Amino acid sequence: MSAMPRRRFLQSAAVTFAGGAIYQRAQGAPLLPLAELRAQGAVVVSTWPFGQPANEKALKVLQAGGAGLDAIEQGINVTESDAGNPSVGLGGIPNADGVVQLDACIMSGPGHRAGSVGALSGFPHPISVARRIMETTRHVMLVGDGAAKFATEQGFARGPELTAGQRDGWEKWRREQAARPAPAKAATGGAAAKPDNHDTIAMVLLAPDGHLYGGCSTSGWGYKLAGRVGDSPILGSGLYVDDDIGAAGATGIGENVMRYCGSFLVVEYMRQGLHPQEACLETIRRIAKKDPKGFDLSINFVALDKKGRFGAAGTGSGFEYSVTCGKFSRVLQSPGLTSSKVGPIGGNRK
Ligand code: SD4
Repeated sequence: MSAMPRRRFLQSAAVTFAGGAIYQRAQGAPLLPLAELRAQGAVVVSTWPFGQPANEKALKVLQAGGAGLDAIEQGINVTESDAGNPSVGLGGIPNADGVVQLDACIMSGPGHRAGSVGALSGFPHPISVARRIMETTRHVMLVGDGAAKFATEQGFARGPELTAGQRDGWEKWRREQAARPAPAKAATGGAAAKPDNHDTIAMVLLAPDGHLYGGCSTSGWGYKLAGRVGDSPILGSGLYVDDDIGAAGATGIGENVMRYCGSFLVVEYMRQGLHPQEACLETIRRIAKKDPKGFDLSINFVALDKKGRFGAAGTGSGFEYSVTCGKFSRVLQSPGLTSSKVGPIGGNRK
């Protein structure tokens, strides 16, 4: 804890408590109890600090009478439009061929509807394309050229080409690849897993209508192989919403989430009675128990249940996530799990 700023520590300590208590303890100041927060109408939870402005936009949309799906779409559009974000939208790190390929999905609790798009190039708002797939086709997922054709036919505007900065970064990466010894040159794809080359916005929300909604959008793993699709557009992996129970989303190395249907698992643990935070922790424990890499996975989850309780957890030192509800809009630190900090298997069922 020595290097951890006091503010961060308070937030980190606070999130080890159950949902309602989080509000009371975060920042060390009394905040609103859960019932009052819910009375304010909506709870929005998303991954990373860049989720905060997206949450705030989502809340505004709801406060103006917008639907849950409008809030998800327009909230995530904020992150997708941020040209300085290297991991969401067309400002993202390109793939190994120098092309930015985007993944996204959206899910509606009511009707259990979903839309998804994988490896989409040229369009700035994959979450909007995913929603259009959900609302206007009989399919759930479109990928690659077919997805781009659909977006064109639907009148979505194309986005900007690669910037000089993106191209320079890609060319530098290519030079580094070329300089690597022969065995390392196999077509593995992807830069080394660093925290700055793969982030996603996964957003889940409980709307004033009492229903749950979610969305997820990313440019994926920087310098991934062309055509690689990660967990983010895969329902049950990067995102899952069950309107009876709760919603969950993921960020991190998609390959380590999608082999376990991570978000589905979080929701299933909530169904068994775990608090959302405990459900995230338990999902990571379960994955790490089976995976040859143990806890060395770079995976993180956010979760929200039907009562408006929320939580998050990640491997390693955890990650920062954003929570917005009424006047409360904060970035919180999730707990993290390592092989020496596993915690109880089985969780505390209520
Ligand atoms: C992916 N899960 O494409 C995404 C990237 C991410 O934090 O979330 N990184 O694997």
